[in-house]
Amino acid sequence: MARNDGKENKTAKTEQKTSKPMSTSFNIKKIRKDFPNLTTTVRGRPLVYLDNAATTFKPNSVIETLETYYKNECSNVHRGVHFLSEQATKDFEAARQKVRDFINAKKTEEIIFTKGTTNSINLVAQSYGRTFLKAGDEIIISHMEHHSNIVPWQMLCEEKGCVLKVIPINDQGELMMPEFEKFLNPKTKFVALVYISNSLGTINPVKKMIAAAHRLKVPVLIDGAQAVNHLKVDVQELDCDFLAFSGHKLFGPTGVGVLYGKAKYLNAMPPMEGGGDMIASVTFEKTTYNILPYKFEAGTPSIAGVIGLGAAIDYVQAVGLENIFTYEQELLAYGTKLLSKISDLQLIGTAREKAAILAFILPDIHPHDLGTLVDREGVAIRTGHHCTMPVMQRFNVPATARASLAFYNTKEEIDVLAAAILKAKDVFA
Ligand code: 7TS
Repeated sequence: MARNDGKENKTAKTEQKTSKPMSTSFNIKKIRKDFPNLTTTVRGRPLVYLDNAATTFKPNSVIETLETYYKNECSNVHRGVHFLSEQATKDFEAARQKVRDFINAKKTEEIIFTKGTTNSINLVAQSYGRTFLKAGDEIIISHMEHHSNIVPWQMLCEEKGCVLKVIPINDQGELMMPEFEKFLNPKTKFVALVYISNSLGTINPVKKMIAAAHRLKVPVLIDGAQAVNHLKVDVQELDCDFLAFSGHKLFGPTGVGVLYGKAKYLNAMPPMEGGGDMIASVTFEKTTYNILPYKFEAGTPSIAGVIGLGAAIDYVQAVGLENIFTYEQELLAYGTKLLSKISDLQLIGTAREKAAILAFILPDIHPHDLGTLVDREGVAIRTGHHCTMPVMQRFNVPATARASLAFYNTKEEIDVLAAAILKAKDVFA
């Protein structure tokens, strides 16, 4: 493994980088006031929340939307003629429209509400995979996938006899593109890739990879769990066939997520779950299924979650993803420089194209001890394998400490993190 001092990041350029000045709507002081959780104190100190890859805080507008639904509009959707049910259905479907606009899907019916990224990927592996893949077919994933984009494909391979091909990563934590090109062959029948790695921060060149897979008419699923909150994701521009993401990492509620799929695939796929809402008619002799998107939405959905996700998307759109990306790149450059100054600290994940995720190790302190010590200073980071055990194996480390930033974080908070790390080093010295 290459010792890397993060210098690459100082010159890192990304496709999204813009020289445009940040719009006046990006006012960090004002933004922070929108997130009540940011004023929390921990052990008598102001909380510094740097675990945004795990989940993000929610703005007041999302919290108030949830409260309004439960206080005044609580009702089921798609099945009542009474006023409240009609209102809830209208709000629920308006959220679907917001998601469509947010990712620029061609059709509203291409937006399926799920429980989250994991659920969305499992839906595709089970429904598409079981129907269209057979023994000997090859599925390409990468070495930096979250377990959610490994295990569902392994389960499918076990059941159907398909073969998993894993794109390797280099010492900086970038995908080795020539290896990917070599994997593509007539046996390749599916590609599933993470857009932004949750444990390395790498932004993968998914647009190019999708184009390469499409030359062989192979569909591509993008795990957008860490992407939709950091940069503009346009499914028509990427031309991905499926996109999965979670509401809770996008400043929205837990328990809700999205599966985008091109209508031509979703129409051909069988439903994964049977029950209410997903049927057209039921008799004991034969049941027929509902049209998209309802075919994949069996049972009462997370109604408040979906409406709350709509409010979260409104919020993010108002701040502007270009502004968010520009600001977070500044934070990343600042954090990289500051942490690189700490002696012996080794960054894990120094890709040229990176999102604001800083994972690192210190030779003499186990990441869990470090996490516990910085927590005493009010700093919340995550330590462990981050549900990417193969990444830990690749870098030959048991775990890393990870600070993952959001647009409401500040340089001052990164200073607090750096000071907390130095203090922890003193304890172990
Ligand atoms: N894919 C990626 C890239 C992720 O980062 C995560 C969650 C998932 C899928 C699964 O999302 P879920 O909402 O279905 O659970 N990542 C993390 C993390 O980095 N720390 O906690 C959860």
